[in-house]
Amino acid sequence: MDALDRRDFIKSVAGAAALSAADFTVAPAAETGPVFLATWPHGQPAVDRAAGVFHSGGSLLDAVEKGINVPEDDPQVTSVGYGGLPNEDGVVELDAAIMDGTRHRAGAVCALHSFKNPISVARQVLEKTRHTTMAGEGAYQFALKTGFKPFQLLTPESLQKWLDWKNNPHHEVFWADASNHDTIGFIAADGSGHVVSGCSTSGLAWKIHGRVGDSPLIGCGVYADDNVGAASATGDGDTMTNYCTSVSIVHNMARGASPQDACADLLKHMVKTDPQNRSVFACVIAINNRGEVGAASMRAADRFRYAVWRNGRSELVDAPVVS
Ligand code: SD4
Repeated sequence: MDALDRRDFIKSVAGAAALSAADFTVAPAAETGPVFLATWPHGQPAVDRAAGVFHSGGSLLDAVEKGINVPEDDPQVTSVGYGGLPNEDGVVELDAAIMDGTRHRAGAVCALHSFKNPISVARQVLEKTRHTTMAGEGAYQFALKTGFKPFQLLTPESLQKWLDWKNNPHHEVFWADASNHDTIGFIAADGSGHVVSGCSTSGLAWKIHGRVGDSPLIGCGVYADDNVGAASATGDGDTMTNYCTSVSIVHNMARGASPQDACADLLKHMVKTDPQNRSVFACVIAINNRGEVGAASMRAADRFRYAVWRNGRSELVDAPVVS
């Protein structure tokens, strides 16, 4: 750590220590109307569905869950739910989490096979249990018990892609093609100070059986606190997990950063701790409890775009690149 870095670090630790519970808030503004944000172009139909659910009287949690169901149900989206690319054994293993900023409670499932809507199973973990995270066979049994119907998640196309990978003697292991990995991260504010964060993914294609990424980990793929705001992440979960991206962004906003600065600062911090992270696939989105939003991407090549719904319409926005 050089002198400047050490000074910055001491300053930020001192700043964090000086935060009292009363400081740990972003004062909500007067009613601003709901705002929905989701990663990647497939986030646009998701935010549109979420807005419809919310305006028909659904809760913010309902809106986020039903919004995320859209890419989960779409076999053309090969990184989420049905049609998601499988692990190295040819099994689709899904990760998802949802967090309620009011109760500060979350539900998550990891490495869940045979169900196409892991975000809905995660919601049941949140609503029906005192647990937060269910994994593997336990998550499978839980989904059965709570009424979900098993489903063949491989499509003819995803099976063929797996066979092509498997039969290629020089196939890459654990990471095939970054363009295949477009998790849906979803954050929402209701315009009255309530926020929710959700995330759903099939994770890295050809991953080792049992591998869990950042998406279902509370504080990594999702974080929501009505006192401040919410965040979500998409990218190389094996690296991003080590930075607890979503909670770091929310805590940065609690210290006064705008959602945009909080996102950029997190990615800059990743590079500061390890310059090799400059080439990591890492993209983040954030919203505060006033409905102000931010997003950032580490690499220009990823062309990270996110969908925003506000004031009755959605649009796709290019996120700034930080490195
Ligand atoms: C993972 N973070 O499993 C996920 C993948 C992802 O856009 O977000 N891709 O590592």
